[in-house]
Amino acid sequence: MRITNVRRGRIIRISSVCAILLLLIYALNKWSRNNIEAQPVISDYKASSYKSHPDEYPVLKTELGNFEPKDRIVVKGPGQEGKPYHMVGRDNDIADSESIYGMNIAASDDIAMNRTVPDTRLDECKYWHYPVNLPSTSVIIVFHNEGFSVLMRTVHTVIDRSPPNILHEIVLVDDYSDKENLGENLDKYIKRWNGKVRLIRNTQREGLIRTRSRGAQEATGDVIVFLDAHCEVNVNWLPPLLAPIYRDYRIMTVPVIDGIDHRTFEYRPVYQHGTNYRGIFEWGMLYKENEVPDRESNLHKHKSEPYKSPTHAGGLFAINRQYFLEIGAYDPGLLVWGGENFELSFKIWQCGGSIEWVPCSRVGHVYRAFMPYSFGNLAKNRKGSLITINYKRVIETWFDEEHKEYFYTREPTARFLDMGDITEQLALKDRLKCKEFSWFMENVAYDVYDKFPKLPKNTHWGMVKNKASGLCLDTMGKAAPAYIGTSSCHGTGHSQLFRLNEAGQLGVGERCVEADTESLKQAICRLGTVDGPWRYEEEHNQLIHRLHGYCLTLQAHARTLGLAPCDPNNTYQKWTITHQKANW
Ligand SMILES: *[C@@H]1O[C@H](CO)[C@@H](O)[C@H](O)[C@H]1NC(C)=O
Ligand SMILES: *[C@@H]1O[C@H](CO)[C@@H](O)[C@H](O)[C@H]1NC(C)=O
Ligand SMILES: [Mn+2]
Repeated sequence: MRITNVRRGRIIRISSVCAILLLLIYALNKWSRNNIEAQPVISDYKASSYKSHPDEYPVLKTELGNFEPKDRIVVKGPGQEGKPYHMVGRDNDIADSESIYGMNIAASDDIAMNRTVPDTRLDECKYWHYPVNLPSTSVIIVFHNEGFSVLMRTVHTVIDRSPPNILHEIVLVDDYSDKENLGENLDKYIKRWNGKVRLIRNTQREGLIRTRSRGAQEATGDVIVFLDAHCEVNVNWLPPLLAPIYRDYRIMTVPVIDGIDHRTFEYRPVYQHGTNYRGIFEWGMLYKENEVPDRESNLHKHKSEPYKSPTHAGGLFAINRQYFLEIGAYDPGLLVWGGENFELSFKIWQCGGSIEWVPCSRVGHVYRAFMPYSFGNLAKNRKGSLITINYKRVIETWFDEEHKEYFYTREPTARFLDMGDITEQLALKDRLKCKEFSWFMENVAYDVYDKFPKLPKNTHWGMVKNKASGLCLDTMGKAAPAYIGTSSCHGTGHSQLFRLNEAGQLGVGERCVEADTESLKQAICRLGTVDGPWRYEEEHNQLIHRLHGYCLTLQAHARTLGLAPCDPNNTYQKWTITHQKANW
């Protein structure tokens, strides 16, 4: 089994964040205005305007599925069939586009809005027959200064590839864009859809979570589907996503994501054909994916069937709208972005719902080169990493004492961060009679332990400072695997934050420190292991590599790091590991 370290996670987290804040605030407001009684609890759902249809499963037949398109048009042109579009002699256009949008909008502008993409599904997917009365659906697309053609291609593909009677509307929510072509131009463009595509605009920058929440609030379909503003949905993507929700309104569904290249707009699968992955996490709350374990896949006869997943990357999913609101949407205390995918996942699982990934629903997503805009004032007045603060809120609400410790072992600075007030979240957990985190780990996320075992305690953590030079070990901001360097000690951020645990592992972030006589390296820790070769010798302040019996040494002149025979008199071998609480 493999794990992929998915960049998509970050992107999607960003995109999914903003929706929910607003939604909750809005929803709470509305409740308090319209409903004098307490907020509805989960057991009230059955009395609501929607219900489950527990016997209505999709059926696999030999004839083509009831929602499959009958024939495919072949068209020639740039990017058709999802082929890469190479712009020749237009390097300046490409560079301009990428610096403004994080993707090659000049290429997108040349590609048809309704271009064809390769059908990346398993062949079997074409033969599933879905219930005909699937719930009406609002697709919510939040954007801020998105490239016009990329945004509109998202809309075109949803319109073209969704059953018109099921697609109730597309709600575009503009988070205060200031690009000219997203103004009147956009209002005019969407008129062609005669009101099926609605545009609502924030009057100030709200951030992604709140903006999405506003979209959910304004939507009028039974099910809401969140999409990023730079997607292309694939053939017959919607019915497979809705069928599980139709069967049980407490199931949240997640499409399988394909990649769209940010430079050439080539459309290609991310996963190897026929392999199913699901979302998990490590103890620092980095999003990970893991091949579906046998315990889950053995429950399914077909690889094309939806399967259960502990969590999801965050940006693309479908959920019953009322259910989403009634479980409190996202925690409104989460800041800007990050961790909201976990918050929603833990809440759904622990409070009686479930998450399914749907292999027959495929959605292409442009992975940007970088995030082309800042969060502006959205994140001011909060010290420390925003994401770590969010993670702390989430784990303090949903984890038990044992698992909280693994998080604090992996992110020791989090103990000192101000996460705000979580009283409301704990009250919600109580009101919904949610299960313990240990239940979730044993019954849903059991494969996490295989890859990320329970963590031994840290014996030391903080900056690793050399006595002779006064310099500190530093990851130098490099992607692993890479050499570790030294720089002046600053103790801010994560680049100098090392941890030595009881089992001898010297870690920095999700990386482990490895050494030989010539170098000191950082590499992703071997999956399933939490031990290592290091020992701290308190008397002489040495970091000893037990296998070699050598000490970590800063070569005085070259300023390189490596192992050398231990010499208690050599101050280039003396290290202190300390945290400075005030700085983190
Ligand atoms: C896209 O739209 C154009 C113009 O409306 C049409 O001629 C073409 O057939 C469409 N392509 C596909 C793949 O539907
Ligand atoms: C360390 O220095 C002390 C005092 O200068 C000396 O006696 C001792 O032999 C030295 N030890 C080593 C291992 O060089
Ligand atoms: Mn995105």
